Amino acid sequence: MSSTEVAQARRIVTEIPGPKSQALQERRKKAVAQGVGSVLPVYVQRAGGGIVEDIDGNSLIDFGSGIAVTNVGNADPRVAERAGEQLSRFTHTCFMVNPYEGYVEVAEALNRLTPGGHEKRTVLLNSGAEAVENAVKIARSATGRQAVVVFDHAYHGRTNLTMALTAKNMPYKHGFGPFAGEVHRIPMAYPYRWPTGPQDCGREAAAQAIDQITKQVGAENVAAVLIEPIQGEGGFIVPGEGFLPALADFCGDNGIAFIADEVQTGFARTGRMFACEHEGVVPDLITTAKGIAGGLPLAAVTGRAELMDAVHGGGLGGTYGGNPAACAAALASIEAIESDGLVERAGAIGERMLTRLRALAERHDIIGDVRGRGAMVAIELVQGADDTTPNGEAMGRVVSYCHQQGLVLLTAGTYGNVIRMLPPLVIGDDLLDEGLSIIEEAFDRL
Ligand code: PLZ
Repeated sequence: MSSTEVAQARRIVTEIPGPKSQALQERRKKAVAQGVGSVLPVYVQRAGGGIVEDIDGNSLIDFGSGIAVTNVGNADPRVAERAGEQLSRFTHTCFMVNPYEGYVEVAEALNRLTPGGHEKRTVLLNSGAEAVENAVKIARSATGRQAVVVFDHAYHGRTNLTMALTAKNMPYKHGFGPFAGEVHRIPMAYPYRWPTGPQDCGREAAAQAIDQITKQVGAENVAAVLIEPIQGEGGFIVPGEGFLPALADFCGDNGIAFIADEVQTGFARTGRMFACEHEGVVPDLITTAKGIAGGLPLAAVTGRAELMDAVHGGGLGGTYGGNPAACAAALASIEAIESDGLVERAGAIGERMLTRLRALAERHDIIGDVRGRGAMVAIELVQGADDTTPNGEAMGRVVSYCHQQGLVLLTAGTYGNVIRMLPPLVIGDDLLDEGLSIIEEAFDRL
């Protein structure tokens, strides 16, 4: 059955999770490692458009997109068909053994779509973490330097190097050390929590970052500055204006690779194809995954040819990187994003969400901040109008009410007090409005 048959309406016929999901959850406990969590353990039957259907017959509104993956929707028929056609011809050869055209086509597409008109190259991988690891490898190899600069609230993955790059201890790092060395963390331009207020945050934070890099690490030792142009897991922190361009300029002046981790922000999510474009920043290397292939596992590093090609032959790769079915899905997804105008659609979704959520914030003092770009929007909960202490308790209550009502909603933030919204870009306005109404209700009932 194709996703076009998934009725675009919320329908709740059992408690959430329903009895069948609860039974599976019990079964799972004896089979699946308990370290793997699930935000909302309703077990899925089908999904498409803005709806996730569970095995109990409930239809939930999707404000998560499987963490910013199904930007083009779930099981888009074009994606399913193209990936299926590929699967029926061959599933795998390993690009490092016998190459195939799909890989080259995806690389060409990424070289075309990512910011900057310079000559580029791409390597394909499986996950966001793997892309970030490879970007660091490439930057180190090309510069002959070792240090990597990252930021407070950063999230870059769960492998050993990317745990070191990620800021938050629990749950990502706790007990999993020792971590990789030569990682230096500096303050993020976090407008809502910047000591002197949001106004000068970008400028002041950039000055502080550059000072710390220069004095504590030494610019000449730095291979890469790695940053999410909008922080994802950290709480959808949109850096203060001017921060990213200042960092990119500093990198350019000092022979440092500026790496934009666009794993969560990429592929139309923020109302631009890539979030760097909002401030005209051209990264030297860019990591992508998630939204690239409509749900199939694929990731990439794309960057300046002279950096990418500095790595010795055979230095990059992996068995599955650029799997043929994932490449086919990526080509169909990219086509869907471009032909369906999903960049513009993400912008419109953002306007609609921000308008309603800002009005909601007027009525509720515990909403400290409403922020985001495009279909990547969050609200940060605090104790009250004059007390910005994080309010994780209220966040938990709001999210749990929304889940009960059949709205798939995610959380984020270093302090566990951010509600984040990442609807598929193909969601209809009706479902979007209904989802927002549920969130409003949740606050009104607190
Ligand atoms: N870089 C910016 O957002 C993945 C993580 C979910 P992988 N974010 C979702 C979780 O709790 O594991 C992410 C990201 C940014 C890198 C990654 C890592 O991408 O595909 O999960 O490895």
